[in-house]
Amino acid sequence: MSHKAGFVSLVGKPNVGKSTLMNALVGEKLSIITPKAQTTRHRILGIVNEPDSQIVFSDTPGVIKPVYGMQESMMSFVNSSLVDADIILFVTDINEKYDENDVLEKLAKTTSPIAVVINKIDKSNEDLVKEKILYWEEKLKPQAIFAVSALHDHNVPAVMQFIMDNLPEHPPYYDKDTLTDRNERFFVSEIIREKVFKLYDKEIPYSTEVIITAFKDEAKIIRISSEIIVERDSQKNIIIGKAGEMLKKVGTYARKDMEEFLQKKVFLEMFVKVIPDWRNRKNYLKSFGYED
Ligand code: GDP
Ligand code: K
Ligand code: MG
Repeated sequence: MSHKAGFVSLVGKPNVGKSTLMNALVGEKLSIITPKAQTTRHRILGIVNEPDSQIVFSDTPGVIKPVYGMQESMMSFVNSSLVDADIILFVTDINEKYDENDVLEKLAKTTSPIAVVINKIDKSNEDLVKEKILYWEEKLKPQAIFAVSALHDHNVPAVMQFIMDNLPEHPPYYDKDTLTDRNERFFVSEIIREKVFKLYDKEIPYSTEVIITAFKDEAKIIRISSEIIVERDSQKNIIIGKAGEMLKKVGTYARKDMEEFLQKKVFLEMFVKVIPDWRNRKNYLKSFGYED
């Protein structure tokens, strides 16, 4: 039997209704599991499982909590969305003025299917809806445009249908029953990966893998040991930075996010290791959790 699975990124400014829409979408289905806000490269907001499909809804911390100011955080969300979203739902409030052209350019260039979701039409009128549909049609040329009210569950099933129609054939990414303990390690390694993506240029993030070698949940603190694996000494030097400055940054930011995610104090150890040509070495791939 074929199986569909993929990541759906909800992107857009704060308060346009991303979370409300996600809840409405997930509410469409009866077999929801573990809708849970988690800070990772993508926050996993909810996973919808069916016997032959798995939809992983996510958005990015940058969009929810702008850290560097709107412009930059929007860019970082667009960049990370481009890395691995299978479907993008670009959510806007019908009453918002949208003028971040660079974000739109990036979105227009992605190869993932995009739907524009014009939300909060209950706070509007038919003429404005028509006007906005034309506006987004011209501006972004998306695969689809939906005018919805997430809050009142108006037109939300059409968005769900769009997702199902565009979901790729893929085995499930997560256990189809529950999120287990193993996933905490996974999310913790994703947090480090996110920092690597944010703090380094070009090929560095793509040549990097993160493994969690120890995860000890003690009474008052969680002790985590991690390894950042790179392919060459020169990359190791870049990761570490002058006098260890860069690695220290990675560690500081990662630890903060981990503490928020785990709701507990974290002691984080990081080592940088060179494994030449790790991508091609099967036993290493296995130990990183990639099955063949
Ligand atoms: P997010 O920051 O993009 O995740 O936005 P939220 O989902 O948290 O919604 C922000 C606010 O907009 C909340 O007060 C929601 O109740 C409200 N909201 C969301 N969708 C709608 C809608 O369709 N109509 C109206 N009137 N309000 C909405
Ligand atoms: K909000
Ligand atoms: Mg939200």
